[in-house]
Amino acid sequence: CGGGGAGAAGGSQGDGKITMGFSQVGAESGWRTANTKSVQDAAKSAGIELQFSDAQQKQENQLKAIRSFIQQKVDVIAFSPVVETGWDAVLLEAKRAGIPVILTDRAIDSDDTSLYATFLGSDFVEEGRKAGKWLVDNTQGAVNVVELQGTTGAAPAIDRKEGFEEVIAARPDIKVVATQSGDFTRAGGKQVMEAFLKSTPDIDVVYAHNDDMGLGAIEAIKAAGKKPGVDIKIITVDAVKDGMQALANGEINFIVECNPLLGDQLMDLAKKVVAGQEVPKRVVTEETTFTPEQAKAALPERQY
Ligand code: GZL
Repeated sequence: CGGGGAGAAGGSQGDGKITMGFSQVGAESGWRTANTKSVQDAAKSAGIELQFSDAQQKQENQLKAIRSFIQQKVDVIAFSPVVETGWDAVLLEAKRAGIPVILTDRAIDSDDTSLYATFLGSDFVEEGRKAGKWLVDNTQGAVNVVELQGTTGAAPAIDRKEGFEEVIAARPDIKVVATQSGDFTRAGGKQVMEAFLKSTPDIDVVYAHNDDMGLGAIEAIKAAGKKPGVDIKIITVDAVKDGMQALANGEINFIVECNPLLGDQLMDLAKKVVAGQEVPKRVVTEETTFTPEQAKAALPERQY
């Protein structure tokens, strides 16, 4: 199946066992921690040898990791690209080495779709639309929104912004009066929200691209003597345990789920790709939304 040392059943180590090189974005959020655990647990139960690398949210570390996977002649490479661009050269090197690549979680912006076998992850534009729809349906009149964007250049940040703006366009009196990246971290969200509270009068709503930045904003809002979820409403994306707890407590008003449990689907796709089987170019994950009542009901069973 195109060289690269993998036989039909994979097993570049010659033992029939598939080796996967996985380059993870980092450990920036509760979502990422859950995603990493899902990948590592799934590799174990699938009998796939995992070479795991944490890039600390730096693209150059991902490029280095992918190049070392190519050197090691792994059977398959999977990664979540921290940003959308700058991948064509390294993916061409993987292609020339006959090593298939699976994009997980975040997508890349490249014209050459032959550079990867498939993309497994959420529809982030749809997640942004769901957030916008809640705002349109649950507010009347003039609404001033401040937006805590994810990592600059990352697919979820670009797409969640796009989907949100597409839907709120129906209500010209809903205005995004300030927007800035908090880099998907709690500290980043808190820092940017502190600045917004100083610079922007009359904030009605915070739209945070993930729970962690929303939780940071809650700290800043409380420090400013206001009640999160009441004086300033908060919409976030992810639905990790800490976010769901804040939602159940009424400090967040609505959460759009982004499913991090991609591990089992990833390992299943990897086995198919290594065996040279056809796989869909895009596999979109199932996910929902939560109100405070739904969060209270879901929390006891929540895996992450
Ligand atoms: C989305 C994922 C994002 C999460 C953040 O699939 O890439 O990155 O929404 C995480 O929590 O940091």
